[in-house]
Amino acid sequence: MVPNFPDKKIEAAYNLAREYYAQYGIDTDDVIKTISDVPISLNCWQGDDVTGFETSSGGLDGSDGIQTTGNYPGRARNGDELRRDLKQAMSLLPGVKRVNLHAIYAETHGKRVDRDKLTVEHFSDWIAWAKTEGLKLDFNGSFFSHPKVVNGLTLSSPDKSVRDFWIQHGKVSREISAAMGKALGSPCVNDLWIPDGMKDSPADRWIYRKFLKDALDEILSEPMDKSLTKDALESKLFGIGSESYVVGSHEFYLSYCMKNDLMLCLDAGHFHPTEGIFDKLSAILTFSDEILLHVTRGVRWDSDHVVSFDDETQRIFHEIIRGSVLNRVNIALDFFDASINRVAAWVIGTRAAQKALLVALLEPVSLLKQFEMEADFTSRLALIEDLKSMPFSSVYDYWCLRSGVIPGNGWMTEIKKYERDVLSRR
Ligand code: RNT
Ligand code: ZN
Repeated sequence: MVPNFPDKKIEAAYNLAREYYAQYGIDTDDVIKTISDVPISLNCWQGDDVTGFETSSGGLDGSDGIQTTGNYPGRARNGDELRRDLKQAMSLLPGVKRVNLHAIYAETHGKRVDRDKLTVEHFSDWIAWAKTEGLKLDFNGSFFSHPKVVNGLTLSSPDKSVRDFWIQHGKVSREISAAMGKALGSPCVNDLWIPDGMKDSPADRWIYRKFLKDALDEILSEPMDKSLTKDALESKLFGIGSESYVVGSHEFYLSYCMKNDLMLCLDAGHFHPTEGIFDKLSAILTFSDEILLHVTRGVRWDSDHVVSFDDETQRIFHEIIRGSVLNRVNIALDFFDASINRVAAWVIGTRAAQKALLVALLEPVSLLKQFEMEADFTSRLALIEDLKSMPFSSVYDYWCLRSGVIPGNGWMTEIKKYERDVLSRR
């Protein structure tokens, strides 16, 4: 049984919460207006365990630095199922949603089209759907789960034919992304992540980075209209099978992005387990216009657990709001948990991110900064601690109510229904 609090009580709780926050000069109505316009890009790959629709490859085999675990029933097996699942998840979420696609979600209708030959035509069903649903799309080249990942390498392979294949894939991905941006009237973020690395210590750490630099130069040589697509490069510390060395490390891409005026992607799971990405925002955005975030939850390693409303996520959103950079941060989710209901995973992860954003928006930032300027660190800490238990959930619930989605945990009733009627029949 999931409790469903009556609407009237949610309104009453909100009115009280509004008064609490007003004490600190925070207008909760304004906050709801702000959060209602913040897009969050939902990762389509949570719906099918990063399998995609290619007939020849299909699925992670653990050799490409990422891995899904679990076999919960009901995985989406084609575009229609995945879109239906996404729509179900989004119906339980307030706010503006985008959908983040990967190249492996191309729909070639039985024809084998390799990744170097993909065009926007192969995403026409996605674009038509996005138009109908009023959604915007983001994109990613897929540099994994493919026979041309040779010895764990793609763009940094010593084999020129392997590099050339993936360079071509990188180029077509940019074109597809720009075409999506054009079709939907919103710049499509095109993220590039490659798994390239080594299980054991390389004798030559240099050569692969040189290959990668040259490959990126080629992929990015064509100037693109930034109102259609925005390139992002995603770094990583280590992965399965690349424990000792990752070619596209943080320092590598940070340097590359700064030199070439590109956007870096910070994935919360791609650093040392005790290293948070929150502290990097003020450093990077002092020099860069925009940043892409992969909001995720690493548990001991880059495990891509569903985002939780935890300290790490909260710190990220506090930094964004305290730094007034909400319009310079592209928020995307990146998790894939196959051990729980996949539709619920989207709802849980997105709601967790939204709650962290909401708490950050409800903070009297200028008061905290004033205490700090006065070197009154006691008042700063006292207020930070008090704010943690302020009634933000009453604001979140009210936002849900106003957006026509189920507040609290009541949405799980819909998930159970969908599981019974749709997922369990697959
Ligand atoms: C992998 C990266 C990458 C992927 C997705 C599927 O470690 O985080 O973003 O998770 O592109
Ligand atoms: Zn990522």
